[in-house]
Amino acid sequence: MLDAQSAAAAPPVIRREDYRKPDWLMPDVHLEFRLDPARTQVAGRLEVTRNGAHNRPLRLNGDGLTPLAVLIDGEPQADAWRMDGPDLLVDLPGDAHVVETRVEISPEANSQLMGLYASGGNLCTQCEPEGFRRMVFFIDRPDVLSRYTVRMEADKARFPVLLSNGDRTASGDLDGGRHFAEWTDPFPKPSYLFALVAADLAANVDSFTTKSGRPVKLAIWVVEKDLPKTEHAMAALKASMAWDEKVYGREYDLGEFNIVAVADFNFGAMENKSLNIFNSRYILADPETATDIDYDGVSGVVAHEYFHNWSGNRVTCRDWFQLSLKEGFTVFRDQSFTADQGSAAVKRIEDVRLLRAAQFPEDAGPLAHPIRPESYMEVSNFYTATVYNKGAEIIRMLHTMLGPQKFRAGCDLYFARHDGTAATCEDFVVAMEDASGVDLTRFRLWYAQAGTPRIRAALSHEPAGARALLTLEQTVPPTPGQPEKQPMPVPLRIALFGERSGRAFEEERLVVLDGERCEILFEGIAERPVLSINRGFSAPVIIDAARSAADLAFLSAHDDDPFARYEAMQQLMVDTLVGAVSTGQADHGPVIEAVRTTLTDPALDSAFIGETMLLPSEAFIGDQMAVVDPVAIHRAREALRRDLGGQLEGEWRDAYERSRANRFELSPQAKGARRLRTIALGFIMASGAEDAAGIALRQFHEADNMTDRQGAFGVLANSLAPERDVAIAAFYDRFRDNGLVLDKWFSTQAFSIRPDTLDRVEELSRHPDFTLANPNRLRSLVGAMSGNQLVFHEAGGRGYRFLTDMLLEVDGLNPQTAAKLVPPLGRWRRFDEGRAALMKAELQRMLDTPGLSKDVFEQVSKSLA
Ligand code: 0A1
Ligand code: ZN
Repeated sequence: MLDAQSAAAAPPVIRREDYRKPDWLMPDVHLEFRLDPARTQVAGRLEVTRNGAHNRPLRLNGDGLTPLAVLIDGEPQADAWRMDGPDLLVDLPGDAHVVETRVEISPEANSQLMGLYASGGNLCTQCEPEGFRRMVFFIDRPDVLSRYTVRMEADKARFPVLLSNGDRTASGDLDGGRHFAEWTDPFPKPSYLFALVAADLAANVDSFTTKSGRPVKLAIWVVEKDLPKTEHAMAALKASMAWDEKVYGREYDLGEFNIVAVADFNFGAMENKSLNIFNSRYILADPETATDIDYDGVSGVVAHEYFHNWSGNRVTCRDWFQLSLKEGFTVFRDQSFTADQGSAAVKRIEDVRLLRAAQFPEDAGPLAHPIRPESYMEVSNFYTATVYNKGAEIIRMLHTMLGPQKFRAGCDLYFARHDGTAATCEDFVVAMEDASGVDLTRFRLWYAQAGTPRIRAALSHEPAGARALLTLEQTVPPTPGQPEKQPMPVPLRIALFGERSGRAFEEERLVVLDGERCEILFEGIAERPVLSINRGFSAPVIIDAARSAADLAFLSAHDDDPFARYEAMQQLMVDTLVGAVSTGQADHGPVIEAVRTTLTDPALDSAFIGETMLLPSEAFIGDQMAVVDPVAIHRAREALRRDLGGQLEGEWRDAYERSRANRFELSPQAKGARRLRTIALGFIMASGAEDAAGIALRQFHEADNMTDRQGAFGVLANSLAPERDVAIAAFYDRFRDNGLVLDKWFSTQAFSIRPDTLDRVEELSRHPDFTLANPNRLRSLVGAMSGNQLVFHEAGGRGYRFLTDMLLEVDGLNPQTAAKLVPPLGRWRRFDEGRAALMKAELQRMLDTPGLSKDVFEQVSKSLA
């Protein structure tokens, strides 16, 4: 319950059903920036036209702006405008006017990293979702599209590079060591896609010729010393451009494409039209400083932002409730791209692991929302795993149900119909229906209902009639505001395998469970069948198929769908661990034998073996239990690790040796080998072998790449051996000047399962290299600690207090980033009474803090409700 005081402070709720088309349009805008880190003057010249018959004033959104001048049709005005809270209201007599405003802002004082801010001495912008209004009074909503011309002026020595969207149309020198540039973007766009950069950076320049023969100049801008680290990003950009032409028929539409990397950024990257701005961790990569996971992060995010040029920019969103229209679709597109570039099976396993780690808990907790939410207080809180990753799963289900050709026809129709406009999720579904002829009426429930559906699957076999009957039952759990749910269409790829023959009985079937229950008959099933279901993770659901350990071990060795093979092993491990936690008894035998089989199967590649050997995370095990017991889960999991390590020590040592390379390479084989090598090292360590810490330290010192070094560092960070301190000191000394690598130094220690981890985390929060101002650094320590189930939930609540102290401090600087730290505490209902009370007390402490941002208020009040 909210007390009276906090209820009074509650920010207004914005509802999807209240959408109204804009009162005014703004076809052309001209912006002028006189740039200076301390005091930047901004002038906005907006050509506005009345939209429909009404006499409402023009509302220009502002956030912390004071108008220094307001002009209408060139005339300064004293009375024709007034402030309404942060917004500027202008009374306009006619239907078309030119409205000009002037303000002054301070980029270097902008710690929110929204609007115009300074990072590493350079100036850049972040406008999505509502940052534009922190620079210029504007109609700051995504369904108002304008053509922009932008003039920037700045000190030439300090800011030699001036960039904005579109093409540079003028530039030159000015008095007093200043210079200017003017940029024009011919494509109408909403304000959230605007960007500007004034910087001292160097570019890696390249080119791409589109399929219709148009040359595009590509440039990736970074601090000069980082230029050698931009090759991977550039290759990914070119590959993305070619892929979107080939797979979606989408061509790039401007003469240049710029990417700028900055160190201080709230999210991963931003798709501003032709001027993407990136968190530098998703651009910079070289073998010495980036792990294979980092390399994959770079190519995935470069592709994601590039693909937005069509799914997001050419067709944008009508309002922020439609966010998944661009994000779910674009994540699906970047996932497909990555799958096509390397191992599709490994990519699918990774994506599902992420969905289960980030989205399933969200969908099962107090912050659950449909991929198209119904309401929000602060839209920044809705850049969630649900909107992004579950959104992508929903597009993937359309792809699965319609098949690739009809899906592509639906996309073509969607782009053709809505190019240059702001669309809705409904528009996307209608395009899919119109192009495919498939009725998606019930499928729309996936956009409207939150919660992860649960499917019970029971298979019975009748040997006499050689028949098998599969019964499927669906329930969708209640979520906040949605007590009753309807069953949704769930596409399930299904196969049956003969227990003795090890072979599939027939071609895989695609079954769409489109109600609460259905039965599927299989004929010609002479021997006992084993069920393989939700192959490839064809639907984002939880399957409850109650298969025996023997059946799961069988599938992990015989299924012909690699994802299903992985899944069977995971299920076997989860069942074993959940059993161990709840009964205190564990039979590790079946897991050990299944792992042995996979680990020694010569037909499997190392990357796949590595994925399959990873034990389910402590958090995921907790998600399966009524009440999470972090200590018991940790003990059970470590016991299994120890047994696997000890009983298969020879196999792990073989795998470790087999995976050794002489020299770094970025091929899928080499990446797989590195992955398996460090996993094997972890198990050798877990076995308790005396030489293990020495092997790890050798790997740490001898590594010619960050994957091996960081892998060894991670293993050592968990250990009590003296080698751990050697590694911590050596890692720091080697990388103290590299911010992105120092983030790893912090996070690796915060993820440690050592009993003194919280002491160490508190100590690190006082380290000179720790700062709350940089979101990457904050996440590397505080975010990592709160993702460490054992440590965060230490009895007594020290982890909760630490998180809350940090969060409250960050809220004063950067509310968006602070709000992202709330969800771990919002999971209090899943824990025992003692922990739950401590977690709630911290949430209440936040709520009782005067001046709390609306970002944090929304997350905290919903978490307590
Ligand atoms: N549209 C971006 C995500 C993004 C959202 C908000 C931001 O503001 C701080 C930044 C980026 C994407 O999907 O990549
Ligand atoms: Zn995106």
